[in-house]
Amino acid sequence: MTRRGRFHLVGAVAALLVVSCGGEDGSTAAPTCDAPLAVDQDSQSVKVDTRGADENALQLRECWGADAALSGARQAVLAYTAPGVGQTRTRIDVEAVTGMDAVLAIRRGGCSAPTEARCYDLGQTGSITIPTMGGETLHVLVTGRATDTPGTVDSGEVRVTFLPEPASAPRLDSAYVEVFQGRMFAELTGQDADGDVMGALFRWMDASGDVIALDALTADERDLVTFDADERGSTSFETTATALDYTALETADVRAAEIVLLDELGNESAPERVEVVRPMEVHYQDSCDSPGEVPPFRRCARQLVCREGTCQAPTEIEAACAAATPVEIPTPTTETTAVRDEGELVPGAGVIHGLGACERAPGLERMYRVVVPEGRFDLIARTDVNGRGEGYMEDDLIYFRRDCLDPGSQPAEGGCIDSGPRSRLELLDAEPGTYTVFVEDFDGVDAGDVYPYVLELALRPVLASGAACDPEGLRNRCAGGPCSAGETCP
Ligand SMILES: [Ca+2]
Ligand SMILES: [Ca+2]
Ligand SMILES: [Ca+2]
Repeated sequence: MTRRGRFHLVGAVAALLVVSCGGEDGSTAAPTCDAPLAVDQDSQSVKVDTRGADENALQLRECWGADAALSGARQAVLAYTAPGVGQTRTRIDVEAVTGMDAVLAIRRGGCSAPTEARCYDLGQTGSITIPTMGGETLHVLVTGRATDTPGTVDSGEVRVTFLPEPASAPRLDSAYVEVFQGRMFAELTGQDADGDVMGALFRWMDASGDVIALDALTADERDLVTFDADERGSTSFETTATALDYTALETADVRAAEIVLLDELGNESAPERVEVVRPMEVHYQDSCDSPGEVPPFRRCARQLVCREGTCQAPTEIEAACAAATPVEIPTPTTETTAVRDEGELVPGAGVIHGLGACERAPGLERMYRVVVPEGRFDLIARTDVNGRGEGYMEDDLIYFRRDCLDPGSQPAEGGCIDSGPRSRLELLDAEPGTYTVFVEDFDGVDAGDVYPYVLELALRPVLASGAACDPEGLRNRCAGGPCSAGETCP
């Protein structure tokens, strides 16, 4: 799964703990903000002893919050200027000389009044890697862990070493982008020498090359699709980034995408502009192309797979259809005939859903196979059987298919119902032949629950003019209009 997010041109700035610092009382031999200990430019390393350092030189609120006693505990100040230019990162190692547990407050944008300050507890040996800009000066305030004596911290001698790690921008080698059925697939290959690519930024264009502002994005903003955790950190990668809910792109007729790879430090690859592939949706038993074949793509509709060049039901749907319960409804003459089945809906992921109002049907489906004989009949399936109170079943839905394997074979009228907790679906003048009747819960059944139901499957005869009829339209129905008061079909 790849999470979709937003990336603004100003950059994704992490929340910073910005502190205001207390007063300085100056006058000490230990390094302070006014006179920090410079890190040796050759060894990039420095030894500092906090035992002689001042108390209350600065309030290290980034480490100790509002605890003024701890905040002012012994501290020594180092200044380090990152070499190089542009975005880079720096590893900072600490190594105890006298057994001190070191805590580092790292400040940017100034020592006593920084614009950013963070605190790291590194113990006797530890390291952190932080993003830095070439030429940037960090002030590192070395202090110790709080001791058992209130208001005091550990002190001693510690070596602090700075290891600059140059950052490299990623490179995008190839991109393939497809938008289909409300999803976006991007197959991207690329490289990043320091292995910190975290995602790709997309900008979308329509047929005239104008930028499509997606959802809440403005034309200047880009759409970030982050890579899975295991795809990050590769120096050379081939990834499939998938994002759901791209219906807006289909509606807006997206034609091209401008793609940029983004790494953890905000370095970007050169932009690559590609045509967006928009496959044609084809249906049951239509000819189709397998994914990856050259455009124009003919892709199967949902709940179908392309097998041997033809859209077919996946094997799990074939198995479910083969297992549908056959139900024989006696052929009526002038009165409705019906059979009932008492069943249960149980938890589990289903493999079939209907169309329209029955599309939201993620749960396990119960399936019946019925035959509508030659003649003129309505096919009725209902769970609103008399004598069953509210709450007996949470919220069911019913849909029909002419061909169980073909999702497109749901009758356009009278093929689905999801109105209220229980359902009554009437397919008027049903074409003779075999139907599959699906019953399932609107939202699937929760683990541990079971929803019992009674399903009635009925054939209602449709009577010609002059026939005796039921004014309530239950036992039969008149072809030519409502059953008259004289109980004769018009
Ligand atoms: Ca990189
Ligand atoms: Ca289902
Ligand atoms: Ca319902």
